[in-house]
Amino acid sequence: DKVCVLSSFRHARIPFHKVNISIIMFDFRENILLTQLQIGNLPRLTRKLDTIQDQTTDSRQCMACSYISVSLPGPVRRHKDRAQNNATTNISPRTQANLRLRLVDMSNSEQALDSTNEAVNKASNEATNPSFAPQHILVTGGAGFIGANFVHWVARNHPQAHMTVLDALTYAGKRENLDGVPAANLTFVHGNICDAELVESLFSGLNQRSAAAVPPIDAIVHFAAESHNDNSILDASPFLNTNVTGTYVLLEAARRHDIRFHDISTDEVYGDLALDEQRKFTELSPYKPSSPYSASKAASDHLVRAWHRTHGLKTTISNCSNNYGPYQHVEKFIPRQITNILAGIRPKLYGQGLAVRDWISVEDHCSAIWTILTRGRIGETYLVGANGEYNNIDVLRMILKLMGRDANDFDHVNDRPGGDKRYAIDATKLQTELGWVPKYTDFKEGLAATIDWYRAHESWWMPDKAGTEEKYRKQGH
Ligand code: NAD
Ligand code: TDX
Repeated sequence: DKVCVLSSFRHARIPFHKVNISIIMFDFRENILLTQLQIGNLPRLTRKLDTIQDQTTDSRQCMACSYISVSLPGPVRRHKDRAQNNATTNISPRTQANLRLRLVDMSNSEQALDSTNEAVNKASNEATNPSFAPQHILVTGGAGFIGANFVHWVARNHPQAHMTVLDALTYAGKRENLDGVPAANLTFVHGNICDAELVESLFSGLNQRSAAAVPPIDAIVHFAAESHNDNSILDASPFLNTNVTGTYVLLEAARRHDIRFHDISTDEVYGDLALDEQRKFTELSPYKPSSPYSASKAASDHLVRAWHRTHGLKTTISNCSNNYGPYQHVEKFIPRQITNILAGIRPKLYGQGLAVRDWISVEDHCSAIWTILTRGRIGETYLVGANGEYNNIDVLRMILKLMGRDANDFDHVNDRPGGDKRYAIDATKLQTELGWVPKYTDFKEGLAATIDWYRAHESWWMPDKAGTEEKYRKQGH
């Protein structure tokens, strides 16, 4: 029947976003745990307490919050004792006022318990949005590498969801990437995201094959993009069209129809990190894109953020690190090296191969997207990564070894102009707030499975191989 609260975060110098807070309600008289609620960080705690209070004021119901526990992340553990001492300090009247939490004696009202549990659960649901279960998702770029993996993943794991894929089938997209997705889960529309009329028609149901059986679109997951840095150096115009204008067209449609919008973005918007530092990108890293590609993705992110802030569009953004897995175009680093070896061409390493990429299995990226779409907080950005930092030369040597080649059996070629040195993701927010964890953390195993996939799908990649290599030859790559 006492309320205690950790009251001096500032003195402990712990960044708010790194402190995990739970509210624990404990009936000291009966010695039983009533509720344990994971909250997240301090701003969320304050919001949640507000919500709880708002819900309890009118009905004159009450709640008792016995104490608030905190768990601290690794680097600041030395503050733990101090912080926990603070956690047992009685809440001062001033802090109570700040938190707008009323103190009551729970033993005075049996009903208090039920209403408290209900209010707490409701507040928790609202904060993490777990109730959003998309019925019909518009997946733009769903015939490309990550989009196609996402469509397969959703059809396997959430078969109740229908997906309409809108894809222009550029050099990077193939309709056959969606072969095997049950017809009940999929409508395919061949078209461009910059075509505002076509996009609008998707929401009026005209293009839905069995409109009667399929619910209206209630979410957009936006993958469609020009995605390759080297191409953006040769000609940036398709990047500006698709990655900027295309995003704008979709945002406007989402705004007209009040549709939930999840934007698939990249860690490249943050520029690069030095090879000799420990720092990783976080959601607070400043935007500092290096290439025409990453600049166009940064522009796309900024539009999404602006549509949320100005128009109140329900948006989320995920910025992910380098993906690997099936269906990736042979222009990208890992598939290029595997298919070079399979085609009898020597692998090509840019410069000295010291640039570092933070690799994640595309399956893990897909599960992260679903987690954010269904439980992420509106207006938020989440970084997605799986602690897979390797430099290019090490990755190439792993591939050579896994494919039974000599570790030096490759050529050094021109480096990429302005090439980013290192990407690294700190995915703490996604992990602690939404409980997401990567499943495929053995990179070498993932690489071996990817090699097997390209071995078994020669007819999938072979038609693109000669043209891609010819283009690279002209670039000195
Ligand atoms: P991809 O190039 O393999 O696929 C892009 C897809 O978009 C293709 O199917 C293409 O036909 C389609 N498309 C392109 N322009 C279009 C247009 N104007 N209208 C409709 N469809 C169009 O790309 P990917 O690697 O699967 O990347 C998907 C998304 O994920 C992109 O937004 C990319 O920026 C982002 N991303 C990629 C990675 C990665 O490692 N590949 C990492 C982080 C983020
Ligand atoms: O043949 C090559 N040899 C080589 O050494 C190629 C194609 C690349 N490289 C190097 C350049 C980069 O340092 O490998 C690294 C990875 O290159 P890419 O596969 O082109 O990926 P990257 O430029 O890191 O961008 C990728 O990750 C972030 C995706 O293509 C982007 O869409 C995503 O946003």
